[in-house]
Amino acid sequence: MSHTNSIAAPPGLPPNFVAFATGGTGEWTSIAETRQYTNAFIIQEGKILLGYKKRGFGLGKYNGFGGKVDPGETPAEAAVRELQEEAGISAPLEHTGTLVFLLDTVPWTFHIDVYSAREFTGEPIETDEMRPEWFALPSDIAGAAFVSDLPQIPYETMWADDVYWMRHLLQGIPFVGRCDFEKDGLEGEGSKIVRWWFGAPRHT
Ligand code: 8OG
Repeated sequence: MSHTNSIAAPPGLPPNFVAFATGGTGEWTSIAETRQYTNAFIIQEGKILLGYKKRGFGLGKYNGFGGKVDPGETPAEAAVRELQEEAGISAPLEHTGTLVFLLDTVPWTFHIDVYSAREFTGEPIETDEMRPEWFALPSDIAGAAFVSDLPQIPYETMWADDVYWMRHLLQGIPFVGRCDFEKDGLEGEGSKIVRWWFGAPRHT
């Protein structure tokens, strides 16, 4: 039995990480079938590229570019393909994080490999799925590279957990995390985060 307030990582995550943000109540939902997804972010001097999701799952939210890993594909290959398909660019993506999500409305567990790159080739273009937009990194992370004429990262229109791990991603610090979501109200499309655990590698 593992509880959200415990120091140990919840089921579905590797053990050698130390919590930096945990909360919520209740027991971790048990993991049945797991499906693999990717999520890729371009982070440059002072700015991050996000996409506004125009259709499907996560509609109306800003996120990195990604989707399902196809049969026969590695997550790294899927991440490169999805970035090309959704934003029209190529990048030397590096693995930066691992996220596990459970939604009470979806019977499988989402396992998301998060990638990032500092460079890319091509021009970000709007596709049927995503509209790419640049946002400013927070001034304390950007330092002298702070871009004052770009909007701030729009956490209010992103998945509710992103605020916990985004600063790790922006600084290139590896992270893992898990969140259990529950449907928010009877009619709404939304879901709320009911328990969460995020960790960074243990310093040796
Ligand atoms: O192919 P599709 O767009 O449905 O893939 C879902 C994408 O959404 C995939 O990139 C993984 C991502 N995703 C979730 N949950 C969360 C979340 O809580 N935060 C973020 N940033 N991305 C998420 O499925």
